[in-house]
Amino acid sequence: MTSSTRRRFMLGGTVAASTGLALGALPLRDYGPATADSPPAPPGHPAHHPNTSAHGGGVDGPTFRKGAVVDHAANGFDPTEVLRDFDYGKTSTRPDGRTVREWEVFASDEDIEIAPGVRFPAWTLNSRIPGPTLRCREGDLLRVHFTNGSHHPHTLHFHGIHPAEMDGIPGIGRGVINPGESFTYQFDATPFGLHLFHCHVGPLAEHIARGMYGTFIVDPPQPRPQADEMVMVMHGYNTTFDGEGNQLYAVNGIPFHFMHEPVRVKRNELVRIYLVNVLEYDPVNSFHIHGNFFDYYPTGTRLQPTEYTDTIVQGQGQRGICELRFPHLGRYMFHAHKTEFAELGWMGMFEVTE
Ligand SMILES: [Cu+2]
Repeated sequence: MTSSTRRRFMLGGTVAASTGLALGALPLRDYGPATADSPPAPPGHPAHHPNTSAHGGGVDGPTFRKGAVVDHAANGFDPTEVLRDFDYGKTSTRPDGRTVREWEVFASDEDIEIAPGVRFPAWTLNSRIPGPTLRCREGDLLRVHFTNGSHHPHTLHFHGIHPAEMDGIPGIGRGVINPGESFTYQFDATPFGLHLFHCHVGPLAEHIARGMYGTFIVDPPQPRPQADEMVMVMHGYNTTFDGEGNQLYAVNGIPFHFMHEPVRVKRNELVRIYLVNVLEYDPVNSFHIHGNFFDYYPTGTRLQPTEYTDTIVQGQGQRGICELRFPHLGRYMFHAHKTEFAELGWMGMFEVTE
């Protein structure tokens, strides 16, 4: 199936049968006004009339028409809350003064509404996509108590420096954690920077694409300057389960969420974005911001930025810290500068206020 062909299918398998919706990838300028009675585009036969809404994605496309949004309460998580939800764990201090941080992370199978009326059988960590943002300081002793409540075998694999037996892959150390089992991953927090963790059981792409990932922040010994901090995890949904590309793209779980609920920031305040790319099936992703530039710290492992730019590109597993201030009031778009991804959900807004 070619790239252009697969993009015509919003949904596949049982999901398609239950909704009948289709979402293509036509340019934004082709989107006509959406109406509630627009028929779905027949698969493989997208219409090309500029003023019909039966085809095409976008925040005004048929799936998201009239500002329709998902039920965050039913999902159990809200991307706006995920944005600034840093989990520092349960802390204690050893006699030698060292900080110990402990977290409970559990895997479960969850049916999530990823677009209005569209459900996705996800495999999640702590019942959300993305999983939790675990945060610590370099040198802390970390204990992550992992419980597999899913019907599938999983692991937690952390990026960072640690012994082989704590690497969370099949066949090494504790290896695969089967349904109903638990294991505690224990390692030192190093190096400082912006990392991630994810399941490492095969088929790996599917385990990740189903939602099994989270952000792992190791703060430097001397904290970074005070800022309005937020996490943005870039990912996609392969709703056809064919392992070929994605039909929806999102930041923090829900496509187009930050178009409906802009990220609110204060004028001239330092904003620090922890940006993580865990997109499966597409080789690269990108981040672009309108009306501004940012300092970029790749992987966050150095305290000096390497770039001052308005667009960065990340391969899968890459991440970096973006720092910026908004000098002007108003709404500013951010999106993948792969415009196809943007039109299938990977776009949002900052709203700058006094
Ligand atoms: Cu898994």
